Amino acid sequence: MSTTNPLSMGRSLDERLLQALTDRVEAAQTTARAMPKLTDEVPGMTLGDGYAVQLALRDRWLATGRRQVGWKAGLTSRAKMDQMGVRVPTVGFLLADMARPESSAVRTDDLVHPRVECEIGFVLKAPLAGPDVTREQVLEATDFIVPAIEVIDSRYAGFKFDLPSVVADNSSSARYVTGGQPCGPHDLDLSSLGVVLERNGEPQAIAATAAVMGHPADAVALVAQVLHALGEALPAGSFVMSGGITEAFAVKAGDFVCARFQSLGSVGLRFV
Ligand code: OOG
Ligand code: MG
Repeated sequence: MSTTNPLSMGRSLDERLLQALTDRVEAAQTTARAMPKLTDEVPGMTLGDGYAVQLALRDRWLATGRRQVGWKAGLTSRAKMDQMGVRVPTVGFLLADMARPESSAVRTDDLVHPRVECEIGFVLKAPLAGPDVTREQVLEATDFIVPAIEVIDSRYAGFKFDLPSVVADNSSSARYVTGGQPCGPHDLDLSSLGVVLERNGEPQAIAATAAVMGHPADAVALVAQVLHALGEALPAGSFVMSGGITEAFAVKAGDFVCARFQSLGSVGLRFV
């Protein structure tokens, strides 16, 4: 088990290599072509280097007019960590154009090898910033929570990566959809909501929200802490996803995916 601290941001890349690696991730995301892990070429890459590439990529997209709506946590459940073999939670940015309407059709031809996950999304009414944000502060700052499906798509061949590489690839972010019944953060016990993730009407995984760090708000607190270490913060209005509750499942054109949440309703997507 890795002992890497998710807040350790030591960096080793010079500016030229940072831009070259960012070029590579940008091209793989834009063309939906799988690439080798960045650490195959730069074995000494650190977690901080991965975040430097991720933020350079984010800044490039923003410069083209794309809009950031929030952040996500990744690898926050045992199921996800075991599936991917990476035992350190990560953060990724969410852009407005990654969102898809509920029940809409998601194209697969502009993705490499998409997978789906069910998550709890948080919408903030107050900012969250600082090195020691707590679960209670997250709940106080939350306007409402909403069920979500994230479509992840690693740009690495075989969906295989290590920690610095996946962070550089924006933690595999690709698409997301929210739906169901938004709910106040104090209206239910967020740690014990059951969820069933179905593909084509068949349950693929059954779990409860405690799978995410004991309580999904703890994953949002972790996002705030990682962002603090990066010199960033969560402004009011941010949308934050707390991480896959179960392992992720591969999808292909023709599939329909639905996540049914206790007390929060369901959210679905089709793939074409
Ligand atoms: C990394 C992204 C993980 C989650 O919710 O755990 C993630 C991956 O598994 O490709 O979004
Ligand atoms: Mg996710």
